[in-house]
Amino acid sequence: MSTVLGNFIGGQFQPAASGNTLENRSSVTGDLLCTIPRSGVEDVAAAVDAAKAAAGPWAKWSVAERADLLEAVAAAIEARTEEVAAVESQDTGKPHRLAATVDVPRAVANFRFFASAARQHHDGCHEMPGAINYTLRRPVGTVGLITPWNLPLYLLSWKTAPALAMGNTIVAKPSELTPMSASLLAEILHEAGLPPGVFNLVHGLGGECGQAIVEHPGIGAISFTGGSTTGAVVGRTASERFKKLSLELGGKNSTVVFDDCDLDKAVAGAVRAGFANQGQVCLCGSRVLVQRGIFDAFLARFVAAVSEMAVGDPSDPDVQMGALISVDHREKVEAYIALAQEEGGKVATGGERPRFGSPLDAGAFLRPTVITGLSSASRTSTEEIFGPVVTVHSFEDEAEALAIANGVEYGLAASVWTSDLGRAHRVSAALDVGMVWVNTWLLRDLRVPFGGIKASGVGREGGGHSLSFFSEPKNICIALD
Ligand code: NAD
Ligand code: 6OD
Repeated sequence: MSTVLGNFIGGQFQPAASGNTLENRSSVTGDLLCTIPRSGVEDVAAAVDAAKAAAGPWAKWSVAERADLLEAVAAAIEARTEEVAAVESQDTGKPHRLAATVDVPRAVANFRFFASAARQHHDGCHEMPGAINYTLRRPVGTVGLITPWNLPLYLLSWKTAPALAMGNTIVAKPSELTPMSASLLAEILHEAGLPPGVFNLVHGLGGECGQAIVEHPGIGAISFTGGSTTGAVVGRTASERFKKLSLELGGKNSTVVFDDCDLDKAVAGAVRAGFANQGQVCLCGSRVLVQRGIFDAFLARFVAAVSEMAVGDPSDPDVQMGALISVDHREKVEAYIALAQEEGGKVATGGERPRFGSPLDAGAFLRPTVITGLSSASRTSTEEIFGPVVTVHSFEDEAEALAIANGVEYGLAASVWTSDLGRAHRVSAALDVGMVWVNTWLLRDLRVPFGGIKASGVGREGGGHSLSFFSEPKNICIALD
């Protein structure tokens, strides 16, 4: 049964001012899941007005009171884990088990972490001859949070929690493809006692509702996660208006496997890095670089492991890969598989849609795909596909591995697999990325800087980086004489 979702403005769910709606369909069955408001400038303006009205009283809440509220939100999400995971799995096509063990616990952790980080946060005091400086932190004001479809609640909560912790009011826009958990979050925040107008949600299309958020003069900061092409538009629009800006964008990340690695761990790590969330994680290791001496052994084991991955009904606890976000997106991914073959690549496993002989055949499923034989400079090997497609390449030595890994326009993340400690340090330091994992992948400590360089973004999230982004430091210099 489908639902009608509303915008959440000033503590109330409501339709778009125009009355226009968009359909949100399941990528597993094609069924209508819900309709959402097709919001525009008028709805964003109403959300900003509500946020402005709530800003003064909200900024007066003490840090301890705000932190208590974030903890209550964490507990409420945790208590509703199964329900939230079901919504997230339905909306994205990802396995329910993944949503229940990764997406929802991470949303809980985001609220708990930033409650604690806000309590601990302090600023400096600088003495000088005849004067003393101290720094106050003030909220930016009303901030715009724009998020993608791959990790909807995980990423919205990653921005919402620090923005609230620092006393801001929010206008948020989730992806139009995955609106459902954002509406649940609005409900949970409200029930936990967040005053009306502090968190406002507007649903709609990026070019309409998202663009209106970035353009609105009442919004002082934009925190955006999404593709690099969209990020460039958002960046231009926001910087022309002198807004604070955080851009977390795309990636084409290398998994670099040296011949001294623990092969079992490297194969398992490369499979996880390549295909987690159907390969739809910005950090996915979509190009695997393997040192020549172990190339054949690695490839045989990697291809065998990938070809055994269970693809199917996201509600089945044994399924490792669900559906992609949409049939349109699957077509884009399939176009890259076709391109790979035109570029001289060979599909070592996958490349086709699974056949279930059931209504699931209407879903956006695709078998995990490994491609070999491509130049590391080919389009398939350098452009972000954002799906279950991994290319595998060989290299001779550290210098060649680095040249291939760094030879892309992106600079988000990499993983390095080696048992040589010196090599781990050397290679990590020389990779042109914001984050390196050694002998692991996507192991997260929420205090560390998260983000990329080059076309992967501007700025960092995480711990003090997020708290700084969502606040303005004000220095006060007092003459002592
Ligand atoms: P997208 O850029 O198409 O959309 C992201 C969000 O921006 C959506 O809410 C969309 O409606 C909105 N949007 C679109 N046009 C806009 C505009 N002109 N102004 C304001 N908002 C606009 O990205 P997507 O397809 O939803 O997500 C996939 C992409 O996100 C991939 O490239 C992936 O690598 C990237 N991503 C990056 C990170 C990271 O942390 N670096 C995390 C997740 C996803
Ligand atoms: O783990 C995180 O904090 C984070 N922002 C992950 C982003 C993943 C991209 O798809």
